[in-house]
Amino acid sequence: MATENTAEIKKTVPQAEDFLPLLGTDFVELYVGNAKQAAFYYQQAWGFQPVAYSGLETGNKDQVSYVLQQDKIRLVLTSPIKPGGEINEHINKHGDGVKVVALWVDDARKSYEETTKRGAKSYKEPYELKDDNGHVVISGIHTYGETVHLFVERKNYSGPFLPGYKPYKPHFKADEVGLKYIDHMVGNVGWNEMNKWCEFYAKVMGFAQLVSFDDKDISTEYTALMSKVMSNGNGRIKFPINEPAEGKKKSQIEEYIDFYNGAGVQHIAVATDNIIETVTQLRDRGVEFLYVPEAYYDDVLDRVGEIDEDLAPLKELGVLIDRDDEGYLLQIFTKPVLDRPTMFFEIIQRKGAQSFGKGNFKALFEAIEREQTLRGTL
Ligand code: TYF
Ligand code: FE
Repeated sequence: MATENTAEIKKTVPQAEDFLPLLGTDFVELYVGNAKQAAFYYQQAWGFQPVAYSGLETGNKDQVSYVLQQDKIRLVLTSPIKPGGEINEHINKHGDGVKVVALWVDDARKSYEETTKRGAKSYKEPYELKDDNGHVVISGIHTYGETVHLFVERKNYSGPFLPGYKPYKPHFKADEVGLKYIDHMVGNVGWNEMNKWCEFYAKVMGFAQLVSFDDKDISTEYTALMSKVMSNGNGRIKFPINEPAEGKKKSQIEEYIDFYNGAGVQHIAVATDNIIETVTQLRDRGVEFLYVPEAYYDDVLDRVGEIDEDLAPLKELGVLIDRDDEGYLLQIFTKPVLDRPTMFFEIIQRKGAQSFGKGNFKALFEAIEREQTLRGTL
């Protein structure tokens, strides 16, 4: 997985103390109103490939799940097919959104033990699932809002996803768009809760705050939010945490919390090694991105210096550029992908830089504010 990101972490995290070794993100599960149509969207627009299915045909009478994959990114889309129950309540309260951020581990029992003994609230005690392809062990803990982390141990399993699923083989397959792995996943939490949740990741999961050159208070006159980045020991998992701050205008984080009815996953940043290709494909298939004024490009190269790419296609697509002491990065943000102004995606291409685009915050947050104005929520 994102091994290119390990250099930065080694400077800040003592390697010996990793009581929760994480191999990567195993999957991200969204609870949605109509998994069949959500699966169609992520295949057709985002180029995810069909992997596995669970539902009536596999003996699952309560819910349906579609599993999709693009390189190392695995998405699970789940809907209830009966009234009542936890999934319906989740959708009723939050709309569609991320329920599970599953982490790939070598030992799900130990992961559960180490985290719960440090204060994690249990979501699922370790349990085993078996079929002809072997067995998996899964356990889980709660994090911010109603979001949970599952620990997935699959070293003794060779099936397409998990026991209980069958291969999903629709008659079409859309081409991939070059998405490679999850670079980071951002959580929005309530007023003054950022430090509490950063401490949770530090104490309960052994993460450390990622200190990069731009890592200072970003609550300026334009941001109306505070953010810290937490990372696990090997740098494969990075979770920035945002909290709303008072600003001249309503914080975008507060807008999220209002519509999501609490804390939750705000954006999933997915990596590509050719952002121009990837974003061109996504746009051609209907994915909507935030608009960046052309003026951004007038002096951007003065700020970031020389880059390998031509500026024209980046400007055409609205790709943002930033540099830190290790290199530069290219990034772009979609509009919210759900009915409520809650979750969105970031497409990111790192060319050395291990930071998060602080130099773009002003342009980005002004773009988000334009959307908030259109929604009448500012
Ligand atoms: O993950 C990050 O930190 C960047 C920038 O509400 C960012 O993608 C930060 C806060 C936010 C949107 C983007
Ligand atoms: Fe981001």
